[in-house]
Amino acid sequence: MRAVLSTGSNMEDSRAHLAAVVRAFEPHLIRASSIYATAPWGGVDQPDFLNQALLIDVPLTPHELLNTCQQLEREANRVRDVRWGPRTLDVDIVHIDGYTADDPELTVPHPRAHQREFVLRPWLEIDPDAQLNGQPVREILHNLEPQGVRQLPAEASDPADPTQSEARP
Ligand code: A4P
Ligand code: MG
Repeated sequence: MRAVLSTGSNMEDSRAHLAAVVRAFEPHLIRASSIYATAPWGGVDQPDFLNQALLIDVPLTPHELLNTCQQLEREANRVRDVRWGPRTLDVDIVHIDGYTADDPELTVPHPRAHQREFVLRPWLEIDPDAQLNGQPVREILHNLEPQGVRQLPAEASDPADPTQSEARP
């Protein structure tokens, strides 16, 4: 089953929280997007997020995948507190090839994906032909007002990483 996940974090070491998800899905990972720094969406005053999209092909049912995502959130000590508020790790299922659901535990495609540049921009990067509810993601993005989403350079050029200092030969 091919699926697109959206990961987000704005607490603690956000890069490490996102990297843990990439690692967990490594054997089934087709592509991971760049990491994006994104202004908070939803009206809660909180730090910027880091967001990423993953394209995976997993031998799981949709509900098993949801359980795996929630297990990863628990491993990041995610506390459910303010809706749309700060979190160590959010792992949402954005899209599953050939599958839709609208039940209490799982809604696919993700019901707010079409409004969110922080979901659509990374998704488009890893799948330029992506479609959401029959519409090209490229087109949905084109019609959204900018929401403060910025693609970050690959980790190798992270100035906060001392192992990457220019003192190297
Ligand atoms: N659920 C239903 N469908 C899905 C799905 N497709 N993927 C259910 C994942 N979960 C799904 O989610 C609540 C319930 O949704 C779960 O029990 C699951 O069964 P949650 O993660 O417990 O709660 P939440 O994430 O706080 O609520 P919600 O409404 O899902 O939050 P969002 O929509 O994920 O928003 N701004 C930026 N820039 N970047 C962000 O990443 N994230 C949020 C959270 C707000 N603002 C943000 C960001
Ligand atoms: Mg969520």
